[in-house]
Amino acid sequence: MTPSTQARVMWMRGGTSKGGYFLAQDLPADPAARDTFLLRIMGSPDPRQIDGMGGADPLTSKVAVLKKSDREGVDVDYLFLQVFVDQAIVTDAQNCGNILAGVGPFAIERGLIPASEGETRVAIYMENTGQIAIATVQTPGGTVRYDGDARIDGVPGTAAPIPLEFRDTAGSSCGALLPSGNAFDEVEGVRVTLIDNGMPCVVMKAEDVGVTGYEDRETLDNDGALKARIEKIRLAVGERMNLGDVKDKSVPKMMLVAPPRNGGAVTVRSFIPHRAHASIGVLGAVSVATACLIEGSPAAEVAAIPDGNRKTLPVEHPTGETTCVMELDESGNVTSAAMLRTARKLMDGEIFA
Ligand code: NQM
Repeated sequence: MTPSTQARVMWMRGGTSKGGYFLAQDLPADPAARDTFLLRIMGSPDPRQIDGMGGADPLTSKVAVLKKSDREGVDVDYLFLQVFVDQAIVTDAQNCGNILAGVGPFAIERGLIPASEGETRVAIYMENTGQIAIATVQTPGGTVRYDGDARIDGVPGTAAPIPLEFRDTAGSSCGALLPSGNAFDEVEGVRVTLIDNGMPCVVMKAEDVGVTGYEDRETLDNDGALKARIEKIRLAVGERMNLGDVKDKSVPKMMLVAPPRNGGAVTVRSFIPHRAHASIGVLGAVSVATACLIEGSPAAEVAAIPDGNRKTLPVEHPTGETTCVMELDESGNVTSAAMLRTARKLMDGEIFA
């Protein structure tokens, strides 16, 4: 077998995303050769990805690369790669909390870590941002269980719960929670919060860019004028967010917020960054929820926030809601965030480039 033309892979749904899960040892070690291989297996660049496994959507053109970790207290190292759909780009410049949901099950299935009886706690080092997440996987009888009663919006049916917990995600890619040091900045005439609590995001009120924030994905994706306007803002803030030139990057994500309509904390429509998200990213939701807690931010003006140092914040999105449970310290700073996800094994085999 030549690893550059064929590799062992498991295809999985992780949260509301889907992609290929590989052991690092099964992919070419050279990053350029690895990326060429991944573009080929996804069928990129091509808007339909007809010659590959990608689903013609950034949410289904994703890759997880795992290895056993040498770090103390950590079980596995997880590298996330976004394979662009219609450009020949593979980027490690962002994390992915949805694909993360499949990392624990995959690590157990491949024998990187032993399963415990009942449930297995997996400590995951997220290589993209150098931070740790804890996933709890159902393992009755020492094998991964995928079926169960947990339901997440954006995925039909139910599955076994996989709670994810994040600590110390502030400044994951931008070096600081608020890289500009401000609760808001004015960019291209719009008040925006530049924030990174696990995902670099630009958070603004939907009404400030001429929409309601309650549109569906298709309506937003067909709004060329809106997309051009927010892309102008995105390109203008890259340096200020310590991300450099973001033209060919999948960050920052653009988040349009509005008051909640279904009893949640806030409503969000996100662009990731050029297509509207069908729901919302995991760390994207954590970053927006954090923006809602920052006094003087545009998000705080529209959000409904409960009292207390442990806050349950349902973030409403086009296909339901994603609930973040945030722990705050005495000064009101977010110290951890937790979220429920599910995952499903779809196939296990060899993929050909
Ligand atoms: O924010 C999409 C997704 C994501 C990322 C994106 C994610 C996260 O829904 O942690 O999960 O923002 O590109 O998978």
